[in-house]
Amino acid sequence: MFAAQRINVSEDRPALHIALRAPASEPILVDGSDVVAEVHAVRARCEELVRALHTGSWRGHTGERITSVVNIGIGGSHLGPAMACEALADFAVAEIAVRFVSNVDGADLRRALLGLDPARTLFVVCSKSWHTQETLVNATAARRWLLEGLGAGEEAVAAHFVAVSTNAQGVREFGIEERNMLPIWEWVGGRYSYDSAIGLSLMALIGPERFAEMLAGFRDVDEHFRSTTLERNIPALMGLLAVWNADIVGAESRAILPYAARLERFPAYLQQLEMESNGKHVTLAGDPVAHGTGAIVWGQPGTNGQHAFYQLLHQGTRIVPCDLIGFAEPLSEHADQHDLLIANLFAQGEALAFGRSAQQLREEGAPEQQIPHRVCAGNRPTSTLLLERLDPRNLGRLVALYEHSVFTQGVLWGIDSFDQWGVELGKILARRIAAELSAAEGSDQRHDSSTSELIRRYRRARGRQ
Ligand code: G6Q
Repeated sequence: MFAAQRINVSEDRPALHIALRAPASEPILVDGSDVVAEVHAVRARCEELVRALHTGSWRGHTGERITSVVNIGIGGSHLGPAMACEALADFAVAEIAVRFVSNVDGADLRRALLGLDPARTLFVVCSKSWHTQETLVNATAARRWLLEGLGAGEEAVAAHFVAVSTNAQGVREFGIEERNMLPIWEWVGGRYSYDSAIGLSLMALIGPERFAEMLAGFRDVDEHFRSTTLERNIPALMGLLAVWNADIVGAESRAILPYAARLERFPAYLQQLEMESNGKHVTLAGDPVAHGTGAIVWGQPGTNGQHAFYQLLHQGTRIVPCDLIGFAEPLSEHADQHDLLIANLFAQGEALAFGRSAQQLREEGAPEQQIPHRVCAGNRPTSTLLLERLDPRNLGRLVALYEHSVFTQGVLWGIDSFDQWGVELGKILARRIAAELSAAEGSDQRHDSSTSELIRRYRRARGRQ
């Protein structure tokens, strides 16, 4: 990976998210050109844009300052910035509200636009390919909302739309000017990209300096991963444990349990990072794998989860390895609550590991008839990650730990962690059915009977034949 080899074999590309935080003094060459220099040039443009927003020199079409940024994107063009904006909301430096639209359900766009003033709103449309239907449909609707709201023509788009994409032609055809387009590159996968211009909405929230601190955190772990011996190499050990738990222990899933309310979206972010990267059934050579690959990743912040699904973690018939994530320093003014939060984290690790035996219960005087119900077998694996505090640098470190753990797992399994052909299939199938749902007359469908009947029912419900 660090040598820029084309390790994404099915797409014949390097996987170079590490270049997104590399120092300018350490060039990385792809086809003879230094991608680190390009990364720094694009970051400088992002910083310029964000400073213009913060100082008010960027004005909307009617001369108003921008007070809201709406990120339109999905999957890798959404989960990272959305997760990080929530995680680092306490580090906001500007009076700019950041909102997100991803779902093609119009309700998502409606919620994001509710109460916003078009004259003060900037849309950041993130799409690496500029072919993703959900994003293009939402961006088109947002443009309509803007122009209707301003009572203006296409000339208003320039002051209210920025694009992040590899597809300059697509962006131009949409009506966004080249000067408002920030490039990304084929060598970075969507789910690895929020430290590029895809993170523009995050930079708008926390400012260029804190964004740079986050990048430094990523870099800390890149260096650690590259140079630390295996026995002390945290992401390598995390990757080894994940493979052990999946293939030797036989655990089908893994729970991500952050003891930090601000990390609410972190499990969903990791779900994509891990499941899209390592949900693969063939080796690099295209042969079927001889073992299980990526685990099902899910989770929610503790302590909320403790009052819901942890029952299965303690006493269910399935083993669910857990990552417990906590921070020593509180961020809020309610610091007195922090000991209790962290006590819960440590208690869960202890309880999952050691459980509660029948003998202990008897000694505590539990009624005999309850004992089998109250026994917790223990021996359930957890990893605890205890960081100093949830700040930009540590968020970068945390994400990079998981990125390199995912990479380690992929290497051990001998799979391509950087393609996503299953996701591509979904994009193609929906396009065909969408045309059938909205056609003037029901077409002669060639689907299975279940899908055909669903299409017919939906058309009837919408008053179509
Ligand atoms: C990420 C995936 C996928 C992708 C989205 C959006 O690694 O490839 O989640 O990010 O499908 O794609 P675009 O950015 O091209 O719109």
